[in-house]
Amino acid sequence: MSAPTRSVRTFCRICEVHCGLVVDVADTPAGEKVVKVRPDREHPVSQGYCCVKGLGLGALHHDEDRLDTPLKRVDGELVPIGWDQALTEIGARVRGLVDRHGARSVALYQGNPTFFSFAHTTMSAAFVEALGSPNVFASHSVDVNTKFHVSTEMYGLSLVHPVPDLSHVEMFVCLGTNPLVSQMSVVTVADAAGVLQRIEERGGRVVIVDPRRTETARRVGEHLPIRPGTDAYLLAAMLHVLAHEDDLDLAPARRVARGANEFVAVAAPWTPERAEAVTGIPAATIRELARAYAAADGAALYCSTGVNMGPFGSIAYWLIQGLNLLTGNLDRRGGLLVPRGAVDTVRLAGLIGLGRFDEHRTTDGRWHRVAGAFPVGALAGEITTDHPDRVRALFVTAGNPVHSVPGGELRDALPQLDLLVSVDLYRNETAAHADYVLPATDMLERSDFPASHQSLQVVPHAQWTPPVVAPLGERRTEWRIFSDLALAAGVRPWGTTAAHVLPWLDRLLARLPGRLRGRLHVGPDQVVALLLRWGGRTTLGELQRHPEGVLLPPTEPGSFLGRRVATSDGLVDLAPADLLADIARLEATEADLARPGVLRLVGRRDRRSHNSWMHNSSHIRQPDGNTALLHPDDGAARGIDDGDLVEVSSPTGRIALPVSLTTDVAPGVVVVPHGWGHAGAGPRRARALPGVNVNDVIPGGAAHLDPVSGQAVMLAHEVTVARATVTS
Ligand SMILES: Nc1nc2c(c(=O)[nH]1)N[C@H]1C(S)=C(S)[C@@H](COP(=O)(O)OP(=O)(O)OC[C@H]3O[C@@H](n4cnc5c(=O)[nH]c(N)nc54)[C@H](O)[C@@H]3O)O[C@H]1N2
Ligand SMILES: Nc1nc2c(c(=O)[nH]1)N[C@H]1C(S)=C(S)[C@@H](COP(=O)(O)OP(=O)(O)OC[C@H]3O[C@@H](n4cnc5c(=O)[nH]c(N)nc54)[C@H](O)[C@@H]3O)O[C@H]1N2
Ligand code: SF4
Ligand SMILES: [Mo]
Repeated sequence: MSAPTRSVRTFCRICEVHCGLVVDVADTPAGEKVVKVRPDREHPVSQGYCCVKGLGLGALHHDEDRLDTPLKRVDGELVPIGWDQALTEIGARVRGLVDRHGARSVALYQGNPTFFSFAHTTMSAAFVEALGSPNVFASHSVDVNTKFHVSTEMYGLSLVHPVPDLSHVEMFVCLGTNPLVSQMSVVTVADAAGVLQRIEERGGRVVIVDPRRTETARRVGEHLPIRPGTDAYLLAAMLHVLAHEDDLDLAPARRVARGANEFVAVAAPWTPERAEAVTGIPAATIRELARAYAAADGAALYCSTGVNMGPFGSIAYWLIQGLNLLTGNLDRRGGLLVPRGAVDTVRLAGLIGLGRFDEHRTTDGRWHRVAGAFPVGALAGEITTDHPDRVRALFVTAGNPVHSVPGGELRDALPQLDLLVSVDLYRNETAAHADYVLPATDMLERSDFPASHQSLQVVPHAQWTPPVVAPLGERRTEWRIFSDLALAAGVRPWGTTAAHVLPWLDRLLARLPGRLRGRLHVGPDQVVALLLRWGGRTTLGELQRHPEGVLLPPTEPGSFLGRRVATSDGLVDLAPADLLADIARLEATEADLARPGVLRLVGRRDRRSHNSWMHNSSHIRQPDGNTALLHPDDGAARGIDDGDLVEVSSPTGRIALPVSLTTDVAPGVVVVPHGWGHAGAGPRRARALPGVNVNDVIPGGAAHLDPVSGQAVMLAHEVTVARATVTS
C-alpha cells in the first residue's frame, strides 16, 4: 500500500449525520490513491463518530465496478460511448420529444443521494424546469412525503420541521425509528443511540414505540410494542386523555395557532380503551404515557419512517405536531426547536417560491407536488396513460426506483418510454432498462455544502468540503451533466423558478474571454458563497479556513412561534381541511387493523447498507442477503422452524428467503429488510449476494398512496408466510 502524501478533511454525505472524515491520499505516478478514510476526532459535531459506510468511501471511489464512461444501449447491450456523443444524442431526443409532445413528456426522478448534494439537487431540477416540465418525482414520496405535506399545511413550508432538543429533553417518545442503525431522519445528530442513552443517564426517559424490540430498544429506553400501522390511534388516544379526560389549557396555543378546537375534537371518540383494541397497547399504559409526556419539563414526540410509511403517516405527523404544540413543547428548550442553519433554508425557500404547494397536478388531476415533486407511486400511471401529456422520457438520478418503489407497476411501465437515462455510480436495477447510463462522481470527487440539511440541527454546523481527489475515468458531477444536458436540448432561458437560469448563465459566461471567464464562472461553490453571504452567519472563506466546519449559535427557544411561521397569517394551522376529512379513515380501518391471526409486513435497516446500495463494497463485510424475522408462536402455528426457507406472499407477489424466529418481534408481525436482491448485469459482488426484493410483495401504484400526501404506503400490509417448497 502506498504511503499517504496528504490528508484532507471532508464529511460523509450518505446519511443525515454528515460525519466528519479525514481522507489520507497518496499521490502516485499512477494517479491519486485513497489510502485510508478515518473518522475526524476534532470534528465539532461527530467528534470521531462514524460508521463502516463512511469508512468505505475509499473503496467506493476505487471500486472497479463503478461506472467510468457513458454507456448507450446498442442491440440490447450497454456499450461505452464518449460524452459528446451521449450529450448530443440525448439532447436531440429530448428536444424532439418536447417539440412533438410538449415539455411534460420529460420527467425526472431524484433518488435519495440527490438531496445530500446541493449542486445535484439544484441542477437536476433546473434541467427539467428549464424545459418547462413540472414532472419532478423524488424518493421523498417513498420516505417522508407525509412530513413535507403536513409541514406545508401547518407551518407554510415543506422544510419547516421542529427537531427534538435531545441535549435537554426530559422525556423523548419516538415512534417508528431505529436510531442505533439509521441515525434517524429529518434531524441531524451524531451517534443517535448514544444521545438517547445520555437522556437516561441524566434521569430522563426514552420510550421506543416499535413492533420489534430493535437494536436501539435493546440498548436504551422502554420498549412499547405496537401493532403495525396503528400509531395514529395511539396518538389520538393520547390527545383524548389530555384534552377530554384532563383539562389541557388551550389558551396558550390559541395565541400562536388557529383551529385548536377542531384539532382537539378529532380525538373525542378515541378513548384509550378503544385504541387498546387496535394498537395492542394497554389503556392504562396509554394514559400513563400521555400524562407523563404532558407533565415532563421538556418532552418531545417524534416519528420516522416506521410511521411515515404506514397507512396513516400524515395523520400521525399532524397529531404529533399538535400534541407537541398544545403541551407547550414546541419552540421550547428540551422540547422541539426550529433551527435556522447557516443559510436560512426556510426563508430562502419562501423567497424563491420553493416548498409551498403549487398549481401543478398529475395528468389525471389527482396528485399535487409535495416539496416540489409528484409522488413516484403515480409515475407508472403517468407513463402508461392515454393522456397527450404522458411521460415519454425519464431521467433517473441517484435513484433506483425499479427496486426501491413498491410493486411492479413502474418496472412494467418502463418499456413504454421513448428514452430512459440513468445517472449513477453503478449500473443498478433501473439502469438495466436504460437507453443511456451516465457516470457520476462520488462524494470524494466533488465539493459540497449540505444546504438541504441546514435546518435540522439544534446547534447548526456549517461545513464545506473541497473535492478530495480528482474524478476517475470519465465521471462527471451532476451539476455539469444536467447543465450540459439542458444546453444540448437547446433550452431557452425562462422557466418556473430562479434555479433554471444557472445553466444558461454558465453558458453566457463561458463565451467571455479566458481571463474573465475564470473569474466569473458560476459553479456550485459560487452559488454557495452567495447564499452564505446572504445568510449572514458565515462565509465560504471562513469555511475554507476551518475545514472541520464552524458551529453557529444554538437555536433560541421562542424563535419560531409568532415569528417565523411561514403561513399567510403567521399562525400555525392546527386544522387543515384535508386532514380533518382524512381522520374518518381511522374509524373505517379500525376493525381490519385489529383483526386477529393476521401477519403484517414491516421493514428493517442494516448498519452496513444504505437502501439498495453499498452491497458492492469490498470494504464492508456483507450480510448474507436478507432474512425474515417472525415470532416463534407464529412460526409454530405454520410449522416453520428457525432457519427454514419461507415464502412471503401477498396479492402483489411472492418472495422466498430464510427465516429467523425471535421474540424480539411482536406476534402478528413479519420483518423483511428492503434493498436486497440484485439480479441482472449490476455490480459483481452485489449480484453474487443472495437476497430478495421485498418490494415485490408490497402493493404499489397510485392505489396505495396516502390519500393526503401521496406517500407510498409500504408498511403493515397483510401477507401470508409459509414454509417454502423448494423445487429445484
Ligand atoms: N420496502 C421498502 N422500500 C423502501 C424503503 C423501505 O424502508 N422499505 N425505504 C425507502 C427510502 S426511506 C428511501 S430514501 C428510498 C431510496 O430509494 P432510491 O433513492 O430510489 O434508491 P437507493 O436504493 O437509495 O439508490 C440510490 C442510488 O444512487 C446511487 N448513488 C449514490 N451516490 C450517488 C451520487 O452521488 N450520484 C449519483 N448520481 N448516484 C449516486 C447509488 O449507486 C444507487 O444506485 O427507498 C425507499 N424504499
Ligand atoms: N444503516 C443505514 N442507515 C440508514 C439507512 C439505511 O438504509 N441503512 N437509510 C437512511 C434513510 S434513507 C432513512 S429515510 C432513514 C430512516 O431511518 P428510520 O426511520 O429510523 O428507519 P428504520 O431504521 O427502518 O426504522 C423504522 C422502524 O419502524 C418500525 N416500524 C415498522 N412499522 C411500524 C409501525 O407501524 N409503527 C411503529 N411505531 N414502528 C414501526 C420498524 O420496526 C423499524 O424499527 O435511515 C437512514 N439511515
Ligand atoms: S453513513 Fe455512517 S459515516 Fe456516513 S454520515 Fe452516516 S453515520 Fe456517518
Ligand atoms: Mo429515506
